[in-house]
Amino acid sequence: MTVAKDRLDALRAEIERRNPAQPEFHQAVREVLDTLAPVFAARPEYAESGLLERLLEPERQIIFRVPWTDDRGRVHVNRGYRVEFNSALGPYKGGLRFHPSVDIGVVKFLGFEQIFKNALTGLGIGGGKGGSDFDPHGKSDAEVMRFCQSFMTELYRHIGEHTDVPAGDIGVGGREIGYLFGQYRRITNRWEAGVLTGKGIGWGGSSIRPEATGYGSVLFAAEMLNVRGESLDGLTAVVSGSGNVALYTIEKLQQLGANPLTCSDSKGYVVDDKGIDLALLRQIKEVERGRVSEYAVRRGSSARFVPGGRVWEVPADVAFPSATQNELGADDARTLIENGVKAVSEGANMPTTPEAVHLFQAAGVAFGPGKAANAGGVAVSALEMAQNAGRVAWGRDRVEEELAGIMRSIHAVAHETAERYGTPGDYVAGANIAGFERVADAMLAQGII
Ligand code: NDP
Ligand code: 2IT
Repeated sequence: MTVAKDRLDALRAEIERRNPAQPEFHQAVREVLDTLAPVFAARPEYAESGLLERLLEPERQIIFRVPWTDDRGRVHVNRGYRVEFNSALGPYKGGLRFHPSVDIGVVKFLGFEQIFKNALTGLGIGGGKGGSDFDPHGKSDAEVMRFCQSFMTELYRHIGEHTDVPAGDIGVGGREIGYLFGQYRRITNRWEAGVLTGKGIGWGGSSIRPEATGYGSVLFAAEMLNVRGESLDGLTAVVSGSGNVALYTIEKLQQLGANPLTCSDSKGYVVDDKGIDLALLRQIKEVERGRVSEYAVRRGSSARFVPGGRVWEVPADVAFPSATQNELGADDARTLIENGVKAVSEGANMPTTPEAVHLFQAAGVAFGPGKAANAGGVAVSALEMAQNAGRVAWGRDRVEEELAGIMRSIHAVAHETAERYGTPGDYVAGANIAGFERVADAMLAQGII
């Protein structure tokens, strides 16, 4: 065990040296390597053929210029990224993020996590991620369209239904996927539905893909509570974010009898003592593309907006970080624990800092890591690919049933793997190890490439 741990520590140091100024990537790598020592002790073949060194180096990293013209005729230049991390299990699969904080380290952290998440779905998809430092906030539809067209004018040569299949992430939803798909179709002269997921219903999109990540994260929490003989019914919840993941987390919580009290954006949060009015929130976010502060203005006396605050200070039974990385730190974890939180399910990617994760686990809080808990989105993306390949469209009930089955099976494999390796209840270790074993076995079988 010690030999394995020493080797993993040395490897981590080497990764940090060779990839300077990529703190999010270092954090994601560290979290995985910290859980793998028992696997290396049990399966010595994993220490051979440079398996880990190969897994930690993306198969391909693409960086490109994205020039576009705003409505006043000024030219802007953004940077585009696609990191094709690992294709041992299937075509690269993962979202595109448009946010000013996007750089190569952020895309690599997301792509690295995606490898294990996608492996956990069991659906034959490799790991990749992309995006741009473009900020869609405050841009007109025409500006977003021109940006997407310019972005795709380079990206199209790297993607394809059997090669690499992007989808949405922060700042990329149905509108952007539409513009990206249109440009891909125009350039290639191909109706290749399976090249992107998150498309609209009616032109190749899957039923409940928009809902899938949030729904899945709530289903994962329900599974964790079920193991402890509890359910979501009657519980209060805090949810961060007010985008795609947060909205459908709130919807599924309400369907299962829980009461979500909060939502947030980068300016602050809303707490609503009566529980979030989802129709109002959707109108503000999905139709008007407004801010959550507007919700408090229109909702009346039960709701207030707390500028600059964090939802974690609102007492609740369960917590759903659904905005962005490192949004829930050690102090937030202490507050949640003091307020009696029972379960935390990560809708976002890496929203909880390592210190906060350790605090939750030490306090006996059920903690579902994003790789497992938010895998519902990419899982339904893979179902969208399957429908596209068969030129069929499944009904809502069928996709929802499949999603529920996939979330149950991801929970079961993470739970069972943690027990098998002597860390019962540790879903971080269970998810990392189970995802790793699937990718590692495929890589060993496919030779040194
Ligand atoms: P959206 O763009 O729809 O929403 C993002 C939300 O998070 C907004 O409310 C946004 O507020 C807030 N946010 C983003 N960046 C920051 C920041 N730096 N500080 C504070 N708030 C921030 O994105 P999604 O809902 O799709 O994604 C949310 C998270 O879920 C991300 O971590 C993403 O990687 C992850 N995820 C998404 C999946 C999907 O299918 N979409 C699948 C799996 C994971 P504001 O508008 O003020 O920026
Ligand atoms: O982080 C993620 O899993 C996503 N943004 C969804 C990726 C996808 O390909 O649907």
